[in-house]
Amino acid sequence: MAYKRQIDRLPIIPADAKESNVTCHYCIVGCGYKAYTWSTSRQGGTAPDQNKFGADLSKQQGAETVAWYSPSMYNIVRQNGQDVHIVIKPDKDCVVNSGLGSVRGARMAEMSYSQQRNTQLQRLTDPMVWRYGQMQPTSWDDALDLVARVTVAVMNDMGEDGVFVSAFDHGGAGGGYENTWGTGKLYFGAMKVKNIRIHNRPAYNSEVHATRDMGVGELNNCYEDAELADTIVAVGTNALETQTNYFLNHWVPNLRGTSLDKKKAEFGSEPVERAKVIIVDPRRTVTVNACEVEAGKDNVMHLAINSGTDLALFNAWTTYIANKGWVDKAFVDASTTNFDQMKAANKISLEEAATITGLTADEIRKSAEWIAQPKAANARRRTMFAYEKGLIWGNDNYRTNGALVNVALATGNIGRPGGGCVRMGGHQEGYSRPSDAHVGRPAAYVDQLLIEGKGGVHHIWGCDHYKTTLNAFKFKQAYKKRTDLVKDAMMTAPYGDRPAMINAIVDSIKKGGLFAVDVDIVPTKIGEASHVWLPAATSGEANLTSMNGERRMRLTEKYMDAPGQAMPDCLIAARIANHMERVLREQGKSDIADHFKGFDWKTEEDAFMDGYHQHEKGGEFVTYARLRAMGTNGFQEPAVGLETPGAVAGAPTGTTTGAAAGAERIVGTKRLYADGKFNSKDGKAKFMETQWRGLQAPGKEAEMKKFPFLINNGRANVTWQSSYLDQDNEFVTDRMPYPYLQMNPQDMDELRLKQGDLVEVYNDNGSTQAMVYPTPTAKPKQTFMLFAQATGVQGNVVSPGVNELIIPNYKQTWANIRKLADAPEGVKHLSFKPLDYRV
Ligand SMILES: Nc1nc2c(c(=O)[nH]1)N[C@H]1C(S)=C(S)[C@@H](COP(=O)(O)OP(=O)(O)OC[C@H]3O[C@@H](n4cnc5c(=O)[nH]c(N)nc54)[C@H](O)[C@@H]3O)O[C@H]1N2
Ligand SMILES: Nc1nc2c(c(=O)[nH]1)N[C@H]1C(S)=C(S)[C@@H](COP(=O)(O)OP(=O)(O)OC[C@H]3O[C@@H](n4cnc5c(=O)[nH]c(N)nc54)[C@H](O)[C@@H]3O)O[C@H]1N2
Ligand code: SF4
Ligand SMILES: [Mo]
Repeated sequence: MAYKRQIDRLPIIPADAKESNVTCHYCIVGCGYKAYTWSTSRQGGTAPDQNKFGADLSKQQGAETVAWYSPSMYNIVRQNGQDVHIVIKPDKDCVVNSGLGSVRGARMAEMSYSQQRNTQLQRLTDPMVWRYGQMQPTSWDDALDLVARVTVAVMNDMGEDGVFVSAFDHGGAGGGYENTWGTGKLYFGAMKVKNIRIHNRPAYNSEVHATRDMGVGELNNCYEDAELADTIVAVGTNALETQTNYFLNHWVPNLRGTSLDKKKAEFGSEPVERAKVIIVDPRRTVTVNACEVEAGKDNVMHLAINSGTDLALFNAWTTYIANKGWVDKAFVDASTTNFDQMKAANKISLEEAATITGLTADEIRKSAEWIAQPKAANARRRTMFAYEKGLIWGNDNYRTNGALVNVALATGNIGRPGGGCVRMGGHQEGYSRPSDAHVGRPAAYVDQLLIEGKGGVHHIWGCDHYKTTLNAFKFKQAYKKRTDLVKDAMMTAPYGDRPAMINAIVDSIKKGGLFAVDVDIVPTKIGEASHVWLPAATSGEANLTSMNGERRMRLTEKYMDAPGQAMPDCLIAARIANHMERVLREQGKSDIADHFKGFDWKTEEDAFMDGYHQHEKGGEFVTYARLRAMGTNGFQEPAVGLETPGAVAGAPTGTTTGAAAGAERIVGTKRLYADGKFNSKDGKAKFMETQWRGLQAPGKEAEMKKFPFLINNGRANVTWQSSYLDQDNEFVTDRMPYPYLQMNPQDMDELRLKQGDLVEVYNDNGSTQAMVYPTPTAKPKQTFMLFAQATGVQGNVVSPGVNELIIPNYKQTWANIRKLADAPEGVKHLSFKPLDYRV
């Protein structure tokens, strides 16, 4: 019997099982999967013609056989109202993952809603409203009428600036082109909402303004570049745990030296070698350890900088590389501006940078050599720069991002094979919205406005600020007070007396109350404060498009029914618009009501055709039918045309050779800026002046001086995000009943802590709790806490300090630690062995 899976054998997938394309809905990597579904009344057999793999399953299968799937990849779900078996397994033919799963993606099936097998029964099945002192189920029409009436009343009173919105902006679950367009058309088309924030940051802005302002879009290379690079520079990304199969399927071959043939084929006579890796991270992550195992210690440099000092390191690299004459002069002259000004402004010596970063001058020099010292025969090194949240949510986001792009541009590494300066990414991407120009720059700091009592209604789409925002402790205190005012008022009027109910709500909003509408797939923590919950269908329960970290766009086909009355987010947005139009007309405001026209979509495909197809670059080539035909490999955005299989190589796109109409394939773009032209008026990339200015966000420097422990924070392999599905999954809650706090054993001794003890983490921003995980590789006084858990919120101790463009600084947080209790019952079974990578 598989451990805690209540099953000891899996049904065989029959040869005629239905096959659907699936892109994993968790991380940016977007691994390709296939969902196989068939009626529960039958099973396949062991004979080759009786199973989907055409394999003789009566014989022992070899290691890594495609015919294998695990209990976590299996479930029973509903499809068109019927019970079906489902297997969701990695697709070997997908170039992203080549058949690899991960501890998250390989659980997609068991994380599906199943009444038959009791999985994810926490899912929302009906709209819920605050009635008689608790949340109660109701119909869509009833819930949406309430939402529309309150929202219109707030608009009448405060204008659109009283409507506050929190919204996803990405792809994968809780996102996708359909849904960003649906919400975007509502708030930026029908309305011009400016008090809006994105799910993971307290304003409506880019995580990476700097690279964009320099003319360099942040997803400019392809995953193959990690196989082709001479050196990979990884900044604040723990790729083994957070972009797992990108690391395993595209970095590891280069680390092992098994992509040398690929390099030779691509680069001809240029000398090639296995990759060197530079990892910039204050913490020794399992990614560092995995790189050492795969590439050998001599080929890996871990630069364990002082938290928040990346900028000084990057400026030192640029200075040293320029002084050595290793700049790609031809590229800089032809394709960039502002090099000399940048070089003068950012000048810093190895020694100065060593003092700031805590590295040695020698480490900085040697890493600069790995980045830019020419190879044999004076060939330029091919260096790929990759960064994620250690930089993005780190000190001085804008300048630090700019400083890294400076290094990549100076060494001519953008737009060429084996190069790139890219985000590693979080979720997949899937942004398609009308212009947000009216939001302005810097955008409104929405959390602060909410704390200050501003706004009357708050629409929340697929995010849970109670677990995931900064300054979360203060946010929750203010938010609870304001939403409680409305809840109490709602208890004074009978729910069925709509005018009295609206009056009660509006009166309480005038007294500082806030009406909250939470669109989600499960009950959330912020939902505990909300007055309406709207149940969303998620990936696999609706058709959904998105692109991954190399701009690879795919369609995940609907393979199962959504729970109960749940609807895709784009259709929820459309129905809100319909109800607002109706209420506005009823009130005689037909001019405003007219803004809410154009939401007559019946399906998510309607939203896709209205949004992406019409508005995105190359969108005219992209349809569901074509995406479906292109399977789990899709194409890389932007689309530039169509081709027909059999068309002559080199023929202009769109050329056909008489093959069947409808068999066209979308032609994409492998790398951006391959022609040396960037995203700016003059087509040139602009170097940025990025002087070091210490810990930049207000209050951070003082916090560092006042509190002894760095509370570095982020992710762990086994859990996904705020644990919204994991919290209802034994496999995960067994291993992570409380967020871990990785701590050096010496620090534990000083505080008399044992493994698994519960501790309080506290500072002037708030307090939270975690479970101590002894970590011998952790530096003294530098802890790492798992973020955003249902049983302990790291954001409670993160200060409100942001940069000049309202980008949060989650990573640089300092606090105190004290023991609360011995390891509780739910922790006693845990192993606290090192999480090291072994092969
Ligand atoms: N301290 C600290 N805080 C951080 C960070 C950090 O590193 N440290 N990182 C930040 C980052 S990068 C991120 S991405 C955020 C994450 O912050 P959030 O976006 O708030 O958290 P998630 O868990 O990704 O998802 C939020 C909600 O989306 C819901 N959801 C899932 N699928 C769907 C769907 O199809 N439709 C709808 N409507 N809802 C859906 C889930 O149930 C969940 O409640 O946290 C940020 N906060
Ligand atoms: N398993 C898993 N994978 C995920 C997610 C998940 O929840 N679980 N979430 C996804 C999402 S939305 C995102 S945004 C990504 C995030 O992906 P990552 O950015 O890789 O993840 P994090 O753990 O947030 O942070 C990465 C590293 O930043 C380091 N760091 C902290 N401070 C500094 C600093 O000052 N300088 C530098 N250079 N590094 C620093 C931390 O030690 C940490 O190892 O992961 C995605 N993938
Ligand atoms: S690496 Fe990311 S996309 Fe791939 S299976 Fe794992 S969670 Fe899904
Ligand atoms: Mo993220």
